[in-house]
Amino acid sequence: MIIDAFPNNVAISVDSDGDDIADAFNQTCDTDCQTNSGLIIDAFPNNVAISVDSDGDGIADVFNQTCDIECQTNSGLIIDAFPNNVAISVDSDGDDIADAFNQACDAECQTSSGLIIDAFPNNAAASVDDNNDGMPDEWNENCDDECQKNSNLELETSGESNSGAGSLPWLLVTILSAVLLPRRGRLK
Ligand SMILES: [Ca+2]
Ligand SMILES: [Ca+2]
Ligand SMILES: [Ca+2]
Ligand SMILES: [Ca+2]
Repeated sequence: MIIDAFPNNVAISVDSDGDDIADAFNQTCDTDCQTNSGLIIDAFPNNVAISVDSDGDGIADVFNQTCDIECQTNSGLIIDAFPNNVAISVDSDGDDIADAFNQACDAECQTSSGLIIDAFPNNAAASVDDNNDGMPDEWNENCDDECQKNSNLELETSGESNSGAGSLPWLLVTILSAVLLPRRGRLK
């Protein structure tokens, strides 16, 4: 015999972790009953800290309201930075580009997601570095002048144009010397 955790609610009865979110609807509660109840079901029925996982990737949307800071810390859990995207969940620098794909997201899932992964997961100033040289290809859209200055990063394009401008005169000097020097020798 089980004890009804919700004795005044005909839709639900079992709450294994005691966070007031039920494990499941009662078998006698059909689709109409479920909809009319307005209740959610515990996506983590054995974890008192969390209950909701909208995208079903195993990372919770939020901590339960009953889970205070201490409970949150003790849980050792992270919260889904992308609660409606099954491919990604973590964004350490909060620039909306994920640190990595979820482990459960295979190559096909990664491709179909159409997402890029943050090349600078701990720097909100930039996210793209196609050739992995540590210099960002572009600034993040919301990174203004001050943000760029404080990033300690240098854009790849600015580096390239600098070295190009610097090397062009040297190239001309080299070519001119090669053409002119032998002639001068001949004239003597
Ligand atoms: Ca529960
Ligand atoms: Ca999730
Ligand atoms: Ca997610
Ligand atoms: Ca990021």
